[in-house]
Amino acid sequence: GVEQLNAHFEALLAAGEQIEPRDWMPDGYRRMLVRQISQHAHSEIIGMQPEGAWLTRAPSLHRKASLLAKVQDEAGHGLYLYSAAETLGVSRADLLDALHSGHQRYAATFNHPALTWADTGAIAWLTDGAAVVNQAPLCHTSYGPYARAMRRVCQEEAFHVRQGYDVLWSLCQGTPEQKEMAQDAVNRWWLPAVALMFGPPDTVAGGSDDRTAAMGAAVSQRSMAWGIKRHTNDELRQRFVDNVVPQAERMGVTLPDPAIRWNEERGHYDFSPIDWQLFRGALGDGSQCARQRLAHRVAAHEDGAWVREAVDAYAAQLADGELE
Ligand code: FAQ
Repeated sequence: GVEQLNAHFEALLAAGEQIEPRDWMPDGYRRMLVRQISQHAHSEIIGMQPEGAWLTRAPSLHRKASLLAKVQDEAGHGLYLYSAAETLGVSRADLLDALHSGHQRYAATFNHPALTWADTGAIAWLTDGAAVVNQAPLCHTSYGPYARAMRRVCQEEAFHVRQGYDVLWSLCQGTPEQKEMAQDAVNRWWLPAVALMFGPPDTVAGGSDDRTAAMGAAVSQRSMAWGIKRHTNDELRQRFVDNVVPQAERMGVTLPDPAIRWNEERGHYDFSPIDWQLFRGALGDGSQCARQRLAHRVAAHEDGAWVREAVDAYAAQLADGELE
């Protein structure tokens, strides 16, 4: 019965084996994976927009070529992830509908506008930098198709981080105005990266939303018990801060958090706590930019309808043997 199946599933997890699409899995595990993988896929494709807006205004052919490749990589990540989600028995069309109708979320990091060229550097350095820290452990997540997608994604994201660092580094070597532009972009992208890319804080002190936050922490523990997540949100957030502070110093930009300082005792950098209120506030739910992101995505989907129809018609003709 189900108990035996569940015991086998738990034994696989305990042995560090990966769960594959053919294996029995609890409904809750399947639901949690569908939710996380689809939210992740949506983030990748919505995440193309802020930097994509700068493709036609890149300052040189070299910068344009690398930005174009970077934005295309994000589209590819979305595709691997939708495919991984499909192995769980959901369809890509339904997942896209859920995104378009607002029933599923994407990383709210991208609800912020990219105001200058320097933003392309700050997004790649900070947002992709946070993504790598968050996603590297997912290369060993318990669900096979998700883990395999993550390996390639992480290699590409690591390259994006260097590309973003290089854009900002160049601006920091330039005129005072260019340096100021780099600093301004870092000021605006710091919070979306450090707060949002890692999800809500592990523990929350005070505030009316305590109950919801406690529920979130319980979900997080369930996810770790199933081997989906490997570390808590705050552990990964700390790892990210420890990575970027020395990089910022080398570049000569200041991270906009006066609480950042080396803590000898802990062997980590201290930084301002990300509490639940701050987190919810940074989501930008219902903002003009959030509406634009979704409207843009829906329009792109509608503009592409003829391609999907042509692919279906071609597949039907192939199936009927008309094209042989
Ligand atoms: N934005 O779901 P939990 C990328 C919501 S990849 C908006 O319990 P958890 C690459 C959440 O929906 C970026 N909402 O949090 C790139 C829920 O609300 P609900 C994506 C958020 O599972 C770079 C509530 O808060 N990465 O960007 C966010 O502990 C540059 C409670 O949260 C992944 O998806 C958020 N950020 O942590 C592309 C990695 N976070 O639904 C282009 C895999 C939470 O109850 C350019 N995912 N909420 O109303 C994960 O590791 C986790 O799912 C987290 C969320 C860490 C994202």
